[in-house]
Amino acid sequence: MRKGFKNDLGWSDVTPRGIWMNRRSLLLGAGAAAGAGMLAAPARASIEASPSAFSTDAKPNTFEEITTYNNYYEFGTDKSDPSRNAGGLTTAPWSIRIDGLVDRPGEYGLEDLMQGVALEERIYRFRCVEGWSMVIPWIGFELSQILNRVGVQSGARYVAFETLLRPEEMPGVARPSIEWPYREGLRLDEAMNPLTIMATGLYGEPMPNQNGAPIRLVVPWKYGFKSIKSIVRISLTDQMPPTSWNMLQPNEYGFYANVNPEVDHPRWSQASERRIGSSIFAPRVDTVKFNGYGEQVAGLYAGQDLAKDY
Ligand SMILES: Nc1nc2c(c(=O)[nH]1)N[C@H]1C(S)=C(S)[C@@H](COP(=O)(O)O)O[C@H]1N2
Ligand SMILES: [Mo]
Repeated sequence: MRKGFKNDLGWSDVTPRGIWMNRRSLLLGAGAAAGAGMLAAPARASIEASPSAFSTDAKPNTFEEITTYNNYYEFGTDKSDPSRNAGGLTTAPWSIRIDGLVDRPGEYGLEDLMQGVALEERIYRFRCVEGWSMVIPWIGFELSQILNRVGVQSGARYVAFETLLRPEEMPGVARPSIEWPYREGLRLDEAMNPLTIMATGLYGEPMPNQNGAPIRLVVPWKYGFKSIKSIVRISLTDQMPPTSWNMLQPNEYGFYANVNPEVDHPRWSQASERRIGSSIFAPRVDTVKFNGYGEQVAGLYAGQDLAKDY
Protein backbone atom coordinates (compact mmCIF):
# COMPACT_ATOMS: atom_id res chain seq x y z
CA MET A 1 0.00 0.00 0.00
CA ARG A 2 1.20 3.45 -0.78
CA LYS A 3 2.47 5.56 2.03
CA GLY A 4 0.08 8.35 2.92
CA PHE A 5 -3.15 6.51 2.30
CA LYS A 6 -5.64 6.39 5.13
CA ASN A 7 -7.72 3.25 4.97
CA ASP A 8 -10.98 4.92 5.92
CA LEU A 9 -14.02 2.86 5.08
CA GLY A 10 -16.19 5.96 5.58
CA TRP A 11 -15.31 6.93 2.05
CA SER A 12 -17.65 4.24 0.74
CA ASP A 13 -20.59 5.98 2.36
CA VAL A 14 -20.26 8.98 0.10
CA THR A 15 -18.97 7.25 -3.01
CA PRO A 16 -20.84 5.34 -5.69
CA ARG A 17 -20.22 1.64 -5.21
CA GLY A 18 -18.44 1.07 -8.49
CA ILE A 19 -15.91 3.71 -7.62
CA TRP A 20 -15.52 2.43 -4.12
CA MET A 21 -14.78 -1.08 -5.40
CA ASN A 22 -12.09 0.33 -7.63
CA ARG A 23 -10.62 2.12 -4.67
CA ARG A 24 -10.71 -1.05 -2.59
CA SER A 25 -8.52 -2.80 -5.10
CA LEU A 26 -6.42 0.33 -5.38
CA LEU A 27 -5.86 0.27 -1.65
CA LEU A 28 -5.33 -3.46 -1.40
CA GLY A 29 -3.01 -3.60 -4.38
CA ALA A 30 -3.40 -5.80 -7.43
CA GLY A 31 -1.76 -8.81 -5.76
CA ALA A 32 -3.87 -8.70 -2.63
CA ALA A 33 -7.10 -8.26 -4.58
CA ALA A 34 -6.38 -11.17 -6.88
CA GLY A 35 -5.06 -13.38 -4.12
CA ALA A 36 -7.93 -12.82 -1.76
CA GLY A 37 -10.42 -13.68 -4.48
CA MET A 38 -13.19 -12.10 -2.47
CA LEU A 39 -13.43 -8.84 -4.31
CA ALA A 40 -15.70 -8.63 -7.28
CA ALA A 41 -13.66 -5.72 -8.60
CA PRO A 42 -13.13 -5.96 -12.34
CA ALA A 43 -9.66 -6.96 -13.51
CA ARG A 44 -9.36 -3.56 -15.13
CA ALA A 45 -9.41 -1.89 -11.75
CA SER A 46 -6.55 -4.04 -10.58
CA ILE A 47 -4.42 -2.97 -13.49
CA GLU A 48 -5.13 0.63 -12.65
CA ALA A 49 -4.13 -0.13 -9.08
CA SER A 50 -0.42 -0.32 -9.84
CA PRO A 51 1.32 2.93 -8.94
CA SER A 52 0.88 5.33 -11.82
CA ALA A 53 3.90 5.86 -14.03
CA PHE A 54 2.79 9.50 -14.10
CA SER A 55 3.27 10.00 -10.36
CA THR A 56 6.27 11.90 -9.08
CA ASP A 57 8.32 10.33 -6.32
CA ALA A 58 8.74 13.75 -4.68
CA LYS A 59 7.47 13.83 -1.10
CA PRO A 60 3.83 14.95 -0.93
CA ASN A 61 2.83 17.94 1.14
CA THR A 62 0.84 17.15 4.26
CA PHE A 63 -2.96 16.89 4.20
CA GLU A 64 -2.96 19.91 6.52
CA GLU A 65 -0.90 22.04 4.11
CA ILE A 66 -2.93 21.01 1.07
CA THR A 67 -6.26 21.77 2.75
CA THR A 68 -5.47 25.03 4.57
CA TYR A 69 -3.44 26.99 1.99
CA ASN A 70 -5.84 27.39 -0.92
CA ASN A 71 -6.93 29.60 -3.76
CA TYR A 72 -10.70 29.43 -4.21
CA TYR A 73 -11.88 33.00 -4.67
CA GLU A 74 -15.57 32.09 -4.45
CA PHE A 75 -14.84 31.68 -0.72
CA GLY A 76 -12.52 34.65 -0.29
CA THR A 77 -9.12 35.76 -1.51
CA ASP A 78 -6.99 34.89 1.54
CA LYS A 79 -5.24 31.52 1.48
CA SER A 80 -7.04 30.63 4.71
CA ASP A 81 -10.52 31.72 3.54
CA PRO A 82 -11.52 28.55 1.61
CA SER A 83 -10.83 26.18 4.53
CA ARG A 84 -12.87 28.44 6.81
CA ASN A 85 -15.74 29.26 4.43
CA ALA A 86 -16.23 26.29 2.08
CA GLY A 87 -17.55 23.85 4.66
CA GLY A 88 -21.16 24.79 3.91
CA LEU A 89 -20.97 24.09 0.19
CA THR A 90 -23.56 21.50 -0.83
CA THR A 91 -21.75 18.96 -3.00
CA ALA A 92 -24.41 16.25 -3.28
CA PRO A 93 -26.39 15.76 -5.39
CA TRP A 94 -24.10 17.04 -8.12
CA SER A 95 -24.48 17.08 -11.85
CA ILE A 96 -22.40 18.28 -14.78
CA ARG A 97 -23.90 19.67 -17.95
CA ILE A 98 -21.96 18.48 -20.97
CA ASP A 99 -22.82 20.33 -24.15
CA GLY A 100 -21.54 21.80 -27.37
CA LEU A 101 -19.89 19.62 -29.99
CA VAL A 102 -20.63 16.23 -28.42
CA ASP A 103 -22.73 13.29 -29.62
CA ARG A 104 -24.52 12.80 -26.31
CA PRO A 105 -25.06 16.18 -24.62
CA GLY A 106 -26.96 16.27 -21.35
CA GLU A 107 -27.12 16.95 -17.66
CA TYR A 108 -25.20 14.04 -16.14
CA GLY A 109 -25.45 13.06 -12.51
CA LEU A 110 -21.97 12.62 -11.06
CA GLU A 111 -22.63 8.99 -10.14
CA ASP A 112 -23.80 8.19 -13.67
CA LEU A 113 -20.88 9.97 -15.21
CA MET A 114 -18.41 8.05 -13.08
CA GLN A 115 -20.04 4.64 -13.40
CA GLY A 116 -17.29 2.18 -14.29
CA VAL A 117 -14.62 4.86 -14.36
CA ALA A 118 -11.35 3.58 -12.92
CA LEU A 119 -9.94 5.79 -10.19
CA GLU A 120 -6.24 5.96 -9.51
CA GLU A 121 -3.80 7.92 -7.41
CA ARG A 122 -1.68 10.52 -9.18
CA ILE A 123 0.98 12.25 -7.13
CA TYR A 124 1.55 15.48 -9.05
CA ARG A 125 3.65 18.58 -8.60
CA PHE A 126 1.42 21.65 -8.48
CA ARG A 127 2.77 25.13 -9.30
CA CYS A 128 0.72 28.28 -8.76
CA VAL A 129 1.38 31.29 -10.99
CA GLU A 130 2.04 33.24 -7.76
CA GLY A 131 5.34 31.39 -7.30
CA TRP A 132 4.59 28.69 -4.74
CA SER A 133 4.29 24.95 -5.22
CA MET A 134 3.17 21.74 -3.54
CA VAL A 135 3.12 18.01 -4.23
CA ILE A 136 -0.40 16.59 -4.03
CA PRO A 137 -1.56 12.95 -4.05
CA TRP A 138 -4.77 13.27 -6.04
CA ILE A 139 -7.39 10.57 -6.59
CA GLY A 140 -8.95 10.84 -10.01
CA PHE A 141 -9.29 9.62 -13.56
CA GLU A 142 -8.24 10.79 -16.98
CA LEU A 143 -10.55 13.45 -18.43
CA SER A 144 -10.41 11.58 -21.75
CA GLN A 145 -12.50 8.79 -20.17
CA ILE A 146 -15.59 10.98 -19.94
CA LEU A 147 -14.92 12.90 -23.15
CA ASN A 148 -14.74 9.61 -25.03
CA ARG A 149 -17.92 8.46 -23.36
CA VAL A 150 -19.98 11.48 -24.46
CA GLY A 151 -18.43 11.41 -27.94
CA VAL A 152 -16.39 14.40 -29.08
CA GLN A 153 -17.44 15.59 -32.54
CA SER A 154 -14.85 16.16 -35.24
CA GLY A 155 -15.29 19.96 -35.26
CA ALA A 156 -14.39 20.33 -31.57
CA ARG A 157 -11.07 22.06 -30.87
CA TYR A 158 -11.38 23.24 -27.25
CA VAL A 159 -12.94 22.22 -23.95
CA ALA A 160 -14.49 24.90 -21.71
CA PHE A 161 -15.21 24.40 -18.01
CA GLU A 162 -17.35 26.30 -15.51
CA THR A 163 -17.44 26.26 -11.72
CA LEU A 164 -20.66 26.23 -9.74
CA LEU A 165 -22.00 29.69 -8.96
CA ARG A 166 -24.14 29.60 -5.81
CA PRO A 167 -23.83 32.98 -4.06
CA GLU A 168 -25.76 31.93 -0.94
CA GLU A 169 -23.05 29.36 -0.19
CA MET A 170 -20.10 31.30 -1.58
CA PRO A 171 -19.33 34.41 0.49
CA GLY A 172 -16.49 35.44 -1.83
CA VAL A 173 -18.64 36.11 -4.90
CA ALA A 174 -20.31 39.14 -3.30
CA ARG A 175 -17.01 41.00 -3.64
CA PRO A 176 -16.10 41.97 -7.17
CA SER A 177 -12.84 40.18 -7.96
CA ILE A 178 -13.25 38.08 -11.06
CA GLU A 179 -16.32 37.70 -13.24
CA TRP A 180 -18.32 34.69 -12.11
CA PRO A 181 -18.74 31.87 -12.78
CA TYR A 182 -15.05 30.92 -12.75
CA ARG A 183 -14.21 29.70 -16.25
CA GLU A 184 -11.30 27.77 -17.68
CA GLY A 185 -10.43 25.99 -20.88
CA LEU A 186 -8.02 23.66 -22.61
CA ARG A 187 -7.21 22.85 -26.19
CA LEU A 188 -8.67 19.45 -27.06
CA ASP A 189 -5.25 17.78 -27.36
CA GLU A 190 -4.34 19.11 -23.90
CA ALA A 191 -7.63 17.82 -22.52
CA MET A 192 -7.03 14.36 -24.00
CA ASN A 193 -3.46 14.09 -22.70
CA PRO A 194 -3.19 11.27 -20.14
CA LEU A 195 -1.74 13.68 -17.55
CA THR A 196 -4.99 15.68 -17.50
CA ILE A 197 -7.24 14.34 -14.78
CA MET A 198 -10.55 15.02 -13.12
CA ALA A 199 -9.83 14.66 -9.42
CA THR A 200 -12.44 13.53 -6.92
CA GLY A 201 -10.21 13.20 -3.89
CA LEU A 202 -6.80 13.51 -2.32
CA TYR A 203 -4.87 11.40 0.17
CA GLY A 204 -7.47 8.69 -0.44
CA GLU A 205 -10.25 10.90 0.93
CA PRO A 206 -13.14 12.48 -0.96
CA MET A 207 -12.17 15.93 -2.23
CA PRO A 208 -12.27 18.52 0.57
CA ASN A 209 -14.61 21.40 -0.32
CA GLN A 210 -11.77 23.94 -0.26
CA ASN A 211 -9.90 21.89 -2.87
CA GLY A 212 -12.84 21.79 -5.29
CA ALA A 213 -15.36 19.16 -4.20
CA PRO A 214 -16.83 17.08 -5.54
CA ILE A 215 -14.85 17.13 -8.78
CA ARG A 216 -12.17 19.42 -10.21
CA LEU A 217 -9.67 19.54 -13.02
CA VAL A 218 -5.92 18.99 -12.51
CA VAL A 219 -3.50 19.92 -15.30
CA PRO A 220 -0.06 19.50 -13.70
CA TRP A 221 2.11 21.18 -16.37
CA LYS A 222 0.11 24.41 -16.22
CA TYR A 223 -0.16 27.10 -13.57
CA GLY A 224 -2.67 26.23 -10.88
CA PHE A 225 -5.38 28.62 -12.04
CA LYS A 226 -6.09 26.32 -15.00
CA SER A 227 -7.11 23.57 -12.55
CA ILE A 228 -10.70 24.73 -12.10
CA LYS A 229 -12.69 23.54 -9.09
CA SER A 230 -16.23 22.27 -8.45
CA ILE A 231 -17.09 21.82 -12.13
CA VAL A 232 -20.73 21.98 -13.25
CA ARG A 233 -20.31 22.44 -16.99
CA ILE A 234 -18.05 21.06 -19.72
CA SER A 235 -18.53 22.42 -23.25
CA LEU A 236 -16.82 21.30 -26.43
CA THR A 237 -16.26 24.26 -28.72
CA ASP A 238 -14.60 25.18 -32.00
CA GLN A 239 -13.36 28.54 -30.64
CA MET A 240 -10.87 29.24 -27.85
CA PRO A 241 -13.16 29.86 -24.86
CA PRO A 242 -12.93 32.92 -22.58
CA THR A 243 -11.17 32.12 -19.29
CA SER A 244 -11.49 34.03 -16.01
CA TRP A 245 -7.94 35.19 -15.30
CA ASN A 246 -7.27 35.96 -18.93
CA MET A 247 -10.48 38.04 -19.09
CA LEU A 248 -9.37 39.96 -16.00
CA GLN A 249 -5.71 40.59 -16.90
CA PRO A 250 -4.88 39.34 -20.42
CA ASN A 251 -1.29 40.61 -20.40
CA GLU A 252 -0.57 38.72 -17.14
CA TYR A 253 -2.48 35.46 -17.54
CA GLY A 254 -2.55 33.72 -20.89
CA PHE A 255 -4.83 30.97 -22.14
CA TYR A 256 -2.01 28.42 -22.23
CA ALA A 257 -0.42 29.22 -18.84
CA ASN A 258 2.21 26.49 -19.19
CA VAL A 259 4.68 26.55 -16.30
CA ASN A 260 7.72 28.24 -17.82
CA PRO A 261 10.73 29.66 -15.97
CA GLU A 262 11.80 31.46 -19.17
CA VAL A 263 8.63 33.58 -19.40
CA ASP A 264 8.24 35.91 -16.44
CA HIS A 265 4.99 37.28 -15.15
CA PRO A 266 5.01 41.04 -15.85
CA ARG A 267 5.22 41.72 -12.09
CA TRP A 268 7.53 38.91 -10.89
CA SER A 269 10.02 36.27 -12.01
CA GLN A 270 8.83 32.74 -12.72
CA ALA A 271 12.37 31.29 -12.54
CA SER A 272 11.95 29.85 -9.04
CA GLU A 273 9.30 28.81 -6.56
CA ARG A 274 8.74 28.38 -2.84
CA ARG A 275 7.73 24.88 -1.75
CA ILE A 276 4.90 25.22 0.75
CA GLY A 277 5.86 23.63 4.06
CA SER A 278 9.58 24.28 3.77
CA SER A 279 11.28 26.59 6.23
CA ILE A 280 11.05 30.28 5.41
CA PHE A 281 14.86 30.20 5.38
CA ALA A 282 14.97 27.39 2.83
CA PRO A 283 16.21 28.52 -0.59
CA ARG A 284 13.65 28.79 -3.37
CA VAL A 285 13.86 25.93 -5.83
CA ASP A 286 14.30 26.33 -9.58
CA THR A 287 11.09 26.13 -11.56
CA VAL A 288 11.18 23.50 -14.32
CA LYS A 289 9.62 24.05 -17.73
CA PHE A 290 6.20 22.40 -18.00
CA ASN A 291 6.58 21.83 -14.24
CA GLY A 292 8.78 18.82 -15.05
CA TYR A 293 6.26 17.15 -17.39
CA GLY A 294 7.97 18.20 -20.62
CA GLU A 295 8.63 14.65 -21.75
CA GLN A 296 4.88 14.04 -21.90
CA VAL A 297 3.64 17.43 -23.15
CA ALA A 298 6.36 19.47 -24.91
CA GLY A 299 5.29 17.93 -28.22
CA LEU A 300 1.85 19.52 -27.91
CA TYR A 301 3.45 22.91 -28.49
CA ALA A 302 5.81 22.08 -31.36
CA GLY A 303 6.06 25.13 -33.59
CA GLN A 304 4.47 27.48 -31.04
CA ASP A 305 6.32 30.45 -29.55
CA LEU A 306 5.58 29.97 -25.85
CA ALA A 307 6.62 33.55 -25.05
CA LYS A 308 3.77 34.70 -27.27
CA ASP A 309 1.39 31.85 -26.36
CA TYR A 310 1.93 32.31 -22.62
N1 LIG B 1 -13.41 27.85 -9.19
C1 LIG B 1 -12.15 28.15 -8.88
N2 LIG B 1 -11.18 27.30 -9.26
C2 LIG B 1 -9.88 27.59 -8.96
C3 LIG B 1 -9.54 28.79 -8.29
C4 LIG B 1 -10.60 29.66 -7.89
O1 LIG B 1 -10.40 30.72 -7.29
N3 LIG B 1 -11.88 29.30 -8.20
N4 LIG B 1 -8.21 29.09 -8.03
C5 LIG B 1 -7.20 28.45 -8.89
C6 LIG B 1 -5.84 28.64 -8.44
S1 LIG B 1 -5.14 30.18 -8.70
C7 LIG B 1 -5.10 27.64 -7.89
S2 LIG B 1 -3.46 27.86 -7.49
C8 LIG B 1 -5.71 26.34 -7.58
C9 LIG B 1 -5.51 26.00 -6.12
O2 LIG B 1 -5.91 24.69 -5.85
P1 LIG B 1 -5.78 24.10 -4.38
O3 LIG B 1 -6.42 25.07 -3.44
O4 LIG B 1 -6.46 22.78 -4.39
O5 LIG B 1 -4.30 23.96 -4.10
O6 LIG B 1 -7.10 26.29 -7.87
C10 LIG B 1 -7.49 26.95 -9.06
N5 LIG B 1 -8.90 26.70 -9.33
MO1 LIG C 1 -2.85 29.86 -8.55
